[in-house]
Amino acid sequence: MSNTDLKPKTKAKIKVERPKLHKVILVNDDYTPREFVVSVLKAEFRMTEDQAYKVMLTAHQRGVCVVGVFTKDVAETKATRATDAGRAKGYPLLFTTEPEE
Ligand code: TYC
Repeated sequence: MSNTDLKPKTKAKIKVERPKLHKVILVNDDYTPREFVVSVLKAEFRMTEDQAYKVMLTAHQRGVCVVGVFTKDVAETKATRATDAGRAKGYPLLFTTEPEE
């Protein structure tokens, strides 16, 4: 019997890395009004009043709060738009991003 039809000893392994998600983080400051922070969270992150209020309060009390987790592009766009919304009103409101571990 011919022995030319052996199965390959190695199998091509396709490695698909899941794109890393990035957190959007709300940073507290002493000047931006609470209601304005809540309105930005609702508009830019599609949160309900309750969700937005809780996130705002956590940042206010602890210094920072994770707003959500997105692909890198979406996280950066949302953080920039939300920060710009504050800047347009003269507030130092800041949203940053960081990759998830
Ligand atoms: N600390 C602000 C105030 O007392 C409210 C505030 C909360 C601002 C969260 C920013 O990320 C923030 N008016």
